[in-house]
Amino acid sequence: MELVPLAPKCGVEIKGVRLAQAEGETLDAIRSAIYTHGVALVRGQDDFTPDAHIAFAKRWGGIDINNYFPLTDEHPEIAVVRKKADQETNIGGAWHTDHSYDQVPAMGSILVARLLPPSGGDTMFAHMGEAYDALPQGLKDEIDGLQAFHTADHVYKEDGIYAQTDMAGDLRGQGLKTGAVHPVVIRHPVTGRKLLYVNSAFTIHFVGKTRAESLPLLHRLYDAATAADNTCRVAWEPGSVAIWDNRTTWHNALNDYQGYAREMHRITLSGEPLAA
Ligand SMILES: O=C(O)CCC(=O)C(=O)O
Ligand SMILES: [Fe+2]
Repeated sequence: MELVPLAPKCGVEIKGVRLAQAEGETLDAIRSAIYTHGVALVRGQDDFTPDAHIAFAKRWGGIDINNYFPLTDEHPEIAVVRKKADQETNIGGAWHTDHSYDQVPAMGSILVARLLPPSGGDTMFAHMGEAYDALPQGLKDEIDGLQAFHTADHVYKEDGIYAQTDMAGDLRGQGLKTGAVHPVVIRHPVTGRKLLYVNSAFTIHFVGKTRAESLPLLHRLYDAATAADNTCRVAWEPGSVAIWDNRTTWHNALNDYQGYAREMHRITLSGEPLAA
């Protein structure tokens, strides 16, 4: 197994591994690479069938079923992240981290490329450990001890963001209510590294402040989070699989392939409670 960084501060390509067979020490090494680099790209996994995808996720740990994306009857563990050729909106097409609106947010996801456009459709990642480390000391002091409220309701509810797009008919869960409070700076549950844990999709306000009072500081943090040197790019090929850590990274699915379909299979991995 060989690790080749995707960018100096974010992401790694893992070579010489077959995910369909990975277990034991190999699985531990994959885990550790993802916790450190935030996201791992593994190419050429042509035998990573839906059954192999599910079996690998079960060897990793628990599976969280996503409440909003379409599921298939054959494999209810797999969420389908699909954009049809005649749709303009994609799923996840703005910087975010998944499931931060849950009390115990998902650890991460295993995303498999099933149908790709002829070009475009890459996914960007940004490393929140690097983002935190690079904050000026004054800003670190300002957010020390703060907590923030997260929800997905404005995104998925009946008159929410997706409801106003051509993705409306494809999503489920419009009636759900979500909400969770997390520290603004968390420690990675395994490595202990400090990570910036607010995101522009699901963080609404700091605890004890209104949305309007929170926005200036949130925007300073978001600008710092997506600074170019914290980011890396996953360029998909048939057989590519990416596995990411939601605590360590944000991601953004680029929507630059209008007129073509793209379909990915996602299994969401369960996480653990977050603490400062
Ligand atoms: O389609 C992608 O590349 C990622 C979409 C997304 O945000 C997700 O699956 O969580
Ligand atoms: Fe996402």
